[in-house]
Amino acid sequence: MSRRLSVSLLPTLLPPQAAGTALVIDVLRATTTATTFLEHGAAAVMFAPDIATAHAARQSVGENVRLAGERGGVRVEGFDLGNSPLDAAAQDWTGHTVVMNTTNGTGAAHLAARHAERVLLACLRNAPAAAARALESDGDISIICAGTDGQVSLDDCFTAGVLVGEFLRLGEFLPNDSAQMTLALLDRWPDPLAALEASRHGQRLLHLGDTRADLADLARDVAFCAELGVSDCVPELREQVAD
Ligand code: 3SL
Ligand code: MG
Repeated sequence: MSRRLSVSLLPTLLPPQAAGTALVIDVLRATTTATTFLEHGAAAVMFAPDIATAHAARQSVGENVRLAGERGGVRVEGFDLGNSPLDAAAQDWTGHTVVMNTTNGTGAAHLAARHAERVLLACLRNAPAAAARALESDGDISIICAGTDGQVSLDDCFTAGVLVGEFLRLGEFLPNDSAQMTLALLDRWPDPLAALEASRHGQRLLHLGDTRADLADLARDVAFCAELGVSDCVPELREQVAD
């Protein structure tokens, strides 16, 4: 019997049936950044539910903790890092735990954990690997787009379409209407970078810098997030920890 393949365009639009495996997407930039920290040696990435909990984790988790996250795309005051995947790629994090809290992505992962037995973090960089990993378990599959500030966002929906394409290529699934809609985005934007650049959040990031250097960094961040299938690292959420 075919398994259900559901896309939720927002975390508030989860299907009524619980899923075996959920894949959470915040391609710009939280799930890309978390994946990159782990790829560069981090022992674990904790998704704190809020900023205060992230600060508290610095004491409770112990040494070698780094806080990372943003509000409005800008590093949270008192955090060590913002939400840039290129900053995550800039050094080896072996021996470090990274505690993240972001505007949309970390909350979406917390909601997903109540909806599915297993939660994976997906982005364009790990999309084929994430689909293959999800297929290691039985049950229905739910793809959850974090969205941007409560709005459906093209960047996440495009990434969902890539995952839907992978699942339909690899197995027998009954896609819901949102899954079919996101698949159609791949025809409209054959180039992932063009899709991210066309999105409202992509545009916001591309214009967020105060200086020419900041703008160049943000453009590189968006380009990094658009690289498709370059990573085999698929973070799996265990309570608040992805590893
Ligand atoms: O949670 C989020 O949506 C963030 O990833 C937003 S930002 O790209 O850092 O602005
Ligand atoms: Mg986002």
